[in-house]
Amino acid sequence: MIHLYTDSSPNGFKITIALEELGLPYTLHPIRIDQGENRRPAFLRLNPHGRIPVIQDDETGITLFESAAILLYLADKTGHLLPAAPKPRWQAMQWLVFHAASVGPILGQRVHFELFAEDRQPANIARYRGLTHDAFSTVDARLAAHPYLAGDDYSIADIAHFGWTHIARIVGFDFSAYPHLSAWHERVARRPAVRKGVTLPAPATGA
Ligand SMILES: N[C@@H](CCC(=O)N[C@@H](CS)C(=O)NCC(=O)O)C(=O)O
Repeated sequence: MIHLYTDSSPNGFKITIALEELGLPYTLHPIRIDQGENRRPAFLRLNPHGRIPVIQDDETGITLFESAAILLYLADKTGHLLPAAPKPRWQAMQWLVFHAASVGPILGQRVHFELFAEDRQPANIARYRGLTHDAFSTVDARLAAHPYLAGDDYSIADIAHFGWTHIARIVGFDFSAYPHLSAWHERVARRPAVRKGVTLPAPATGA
């Protein structure tokens, strides 16, 4: 059995989507970030960085944090969601790393500076809007030539990007300058596993 420690959030959705796509049985352990549960000693023993998502696999005894590492683990475990042929396989790896190193952190910082920072500094907002434009333009150009990031096949690279584009859409970031990214987003959003994955775990009600 796989145990997934997660919250209703972009990096967490990557793993609920992947597990739903793969049909792997898993136990969901909700971690309430707004309650500081990710900073408690029991959770820090799973991820010393205090961030979700984390998985524990009873079958292998492996515990992993960092969403890209978890996606690679699940693809490796099942032989799915990562093309076997070298060219698309390395394209998937490249776009997965591009997401983990660029797109995800840029969108995370943009959400912070644009929506949550106490002093909405125009210079910070402009910087992260510019970085988002560079990243989205790059992905848009790739998706102009291929239906999915790895090429013809949907892969963990798409799941990683979707976790964040889902939130970017919800908070109202404008995608209109990126028609291929928009079309890809709608295509991925229609997948049953994606529709279910973004509902898990149920968001806190605030009650
Ligand atoms: N690079 C990490 C980022 C993980 C991350 O920042 N997760 C957020 C939720 S989306 C979190 O746990 N935030 C809690 C905090 O910053 O205290 C990954 O891809 O897993």
